[in-house]
Amino acid sequence: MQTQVAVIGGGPAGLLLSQILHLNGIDNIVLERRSREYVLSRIRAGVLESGTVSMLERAKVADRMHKESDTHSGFVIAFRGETVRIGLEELTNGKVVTIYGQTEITRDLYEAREAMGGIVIDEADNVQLHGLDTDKPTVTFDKNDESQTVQCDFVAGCDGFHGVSRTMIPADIVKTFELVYPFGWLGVLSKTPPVSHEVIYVAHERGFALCSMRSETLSRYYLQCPVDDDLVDWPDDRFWTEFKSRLPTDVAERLITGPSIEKSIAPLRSFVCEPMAWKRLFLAGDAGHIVPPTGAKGLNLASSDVHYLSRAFINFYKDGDTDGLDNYSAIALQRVWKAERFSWWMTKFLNDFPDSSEFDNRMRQADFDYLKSSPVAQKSLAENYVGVPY
Ligand code: RFL
Ligand code: PHB
Repeated sequence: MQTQVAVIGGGPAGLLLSQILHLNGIDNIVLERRSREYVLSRIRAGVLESGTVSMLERAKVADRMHKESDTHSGFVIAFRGETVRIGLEELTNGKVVTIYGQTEITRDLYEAREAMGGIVIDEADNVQLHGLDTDKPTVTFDKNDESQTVQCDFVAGCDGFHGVSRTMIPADIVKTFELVYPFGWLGVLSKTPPVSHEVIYVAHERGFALCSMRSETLSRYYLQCPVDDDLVDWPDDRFWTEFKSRLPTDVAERLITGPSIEKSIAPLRSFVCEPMAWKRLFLAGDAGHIVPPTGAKGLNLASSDVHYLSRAFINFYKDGDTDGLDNYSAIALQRVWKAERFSWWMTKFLNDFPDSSEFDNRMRQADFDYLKSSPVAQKSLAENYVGVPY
């Protein structure tokens, strides 16, 4: 097989890049290790910045999102019994966030790729990259026990945190930055009406909790928990009891519980790989960086990476202009580090760290007191939450 860009990974970053390249006349093939059913059953992000919405519009996959999503003009922080609402719309000159599940985005992208005759090969096993330091790299993989080869001009590594692409950057060139948090988030999806119209981040003595949603009939709730907890020790009853105990009383009284339809524990990590490109390889999305979910930034960063990378490929194939490709890593990383800072700060502010000191506790309280009393602090939080422009 021959193509211009081989895209490794059929998550949101890979599919979005593939779709935008195709719309701009750039030939590409997506190689995804998992089955389509597996990819579409992963429950992850739900809060989209306006930049991500614009990217989905550019990719011509926004129709269903516009029909079925909801927009939120603010969110609430409940901190040790007090609350503050961050009015995103008034604090950011009219910007809002959109509630639409990553699962739905992935489904829309798969359908669009299929309708346009895009090539997405799933269950591509043992993907390996070769000749990245030549102008004709190849990608080999196994499908149905047969080995296949794709010849290409460039490889886009969109294969997530555990992918193979990042490992191809030589050790003497790559530098990684990592912080692993000493807890996880237990997430539950349930077919119940959300307890609040707006997202509520809760910092409680028993630990963090988050009330989110996917629609008027589908709730997404999270609890901070030990990262090595076993899911069997979290039957629904225990989840709801613990969750309720962390919510402000009036919210807890309104909570409607029901059977969970998905339950998982996610570890929390901050991670950045520098550079995000080497020779003919370009990383985008979780392949290049991870943020803890507290700021809802992961999927949105994948979208800004794809913005910069697709523009670079388009300029290269249109005019032979290599500036965008040469500068991709530096430009993408500027925005990545801003989102890393914000997610790290939100995580430290709202989650309970098992080894925290009295001083740390006072700092978190002071963060909240400042936020509650200062329109400037609220504006800064809002500016980051809706996403810095790109
Ligand atoms: P993905 O989604 O991990 O997709 C990578 C794809 O690559 C495939 N792959 C391979 N394919 C071929 N060969 C290999 N060797 C391969 N290795 C891996 C994988 O099977 C997969 O299909 O990365 P991508 O596309 O960069 O997208 C990133 C987002 O998925 C991620 O950042 C977000 O889900 C993070 N995130 C959130 N982001 C937000 O913007 N807002 C949120 O509200 C939000 N909530 C969350 C989140 C992530 C969470 N978890 C579970 C980590 C909530 C949670 C709980
Ligand atoms: C979610 O709805 O899954 C969600 C919302 C906000 C976050 C993280 C996850 O900060």
